[in-house]
Amino acid sequence: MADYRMNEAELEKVFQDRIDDEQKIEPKDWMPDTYRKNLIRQMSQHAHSEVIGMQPEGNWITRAPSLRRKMILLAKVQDEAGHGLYIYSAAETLGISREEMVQALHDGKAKYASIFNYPSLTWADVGAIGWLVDGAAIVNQITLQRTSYGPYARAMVRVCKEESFHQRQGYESLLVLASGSKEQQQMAQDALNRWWWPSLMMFGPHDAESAHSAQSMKWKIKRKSNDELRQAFVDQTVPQAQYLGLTIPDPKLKWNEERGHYDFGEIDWDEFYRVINGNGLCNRQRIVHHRRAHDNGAWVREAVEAYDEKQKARKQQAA
Ligand code: BYC
Repeated sequence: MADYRMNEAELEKVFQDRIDDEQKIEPKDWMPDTYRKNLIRQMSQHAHSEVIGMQPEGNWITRAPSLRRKMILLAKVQDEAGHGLYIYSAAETLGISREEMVQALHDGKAKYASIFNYPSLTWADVGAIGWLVDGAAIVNQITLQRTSYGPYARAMVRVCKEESFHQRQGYESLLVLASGSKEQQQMAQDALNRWWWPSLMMFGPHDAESAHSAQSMKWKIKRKSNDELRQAFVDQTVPQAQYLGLTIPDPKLKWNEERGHYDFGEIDWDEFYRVINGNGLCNRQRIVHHRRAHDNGAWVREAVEAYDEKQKARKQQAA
């Protein structure tokens, strides 16, 4: 039999056919280098977002207004660390190490979600983050459960279950404030005023401006476009705000009968690009804090390695 090996173009065709046929791509399967790189980019940034995202809410753990709220918040913030770990592990199956990903974050080469560069100023912000930020994340992540890369899709299933609890606890916390005293209602409204627009920015630039969308949709890494997901988030969140008796800070927000969707105002894209390029209110603080936590944890990583070496040596001696 002739030794026939497929060339790059043939391999790519088989790869795309598998994607079109809704098969999952697994770590040991052949994949174009560009697919691998694009996934490493998105997944590492996603993992960084989960971990950096612990900071704004972590800021309130010691000041939670009751033991019950403190327990919920602690569990929620720990869940975010877990999400980071699942996604880092899934990204490692693509041939990049956790150290390399963290280094890229510290060097400013890898991004994380823009929203976490805004400060959490009051207790109401914790509720707003759960309701809006986790709410926006779910809309996006539900579609990522069907992303074409198997380990990423499977990680998302668990993430979405936990995220759904996060969204509900945030909404419930704001519901309590919104039904409370005048001052508490104002706190809830103020939090919505500050977190609304950054939440819409989480979905990324308009489709026409999105550098990676076309290719990511073809590879089914992304299943829905940035604008489609943003619209879905607005449509689901407006009635929730109405139920809370709060006003979304957008004078252009209006139900459009013909489209069957809410129309909404234009995002401040200058602000979006300023924040993703490192010049938001908390960018520097977030990375300084992450570096410090990472450095403080060096002894744990060293201890794990030393233990691992000891175990290996013992096994060798016993063999
Ligand atoms: N912030 O071509 P585009 C959570 C970047 S955390 C920063 O549309 P893509 C939570 C984009 O990376 C979960 N950067 O990109 C945790 C690209 O830059 P590079 C967060 C953004 O990838 C704690 C450039 O702009 N969820 O739930 O096709 C507490 C062009 O954009 C942003 C995820 O990470 C942004 N908002 O689409 C509470 C979801 N938007 O890489 C909650 C996973 C865009 O070329 N990620 N950029 O330098 C995704 O689904 C996609 O990456 C995006 C962007 C939809 C975000």
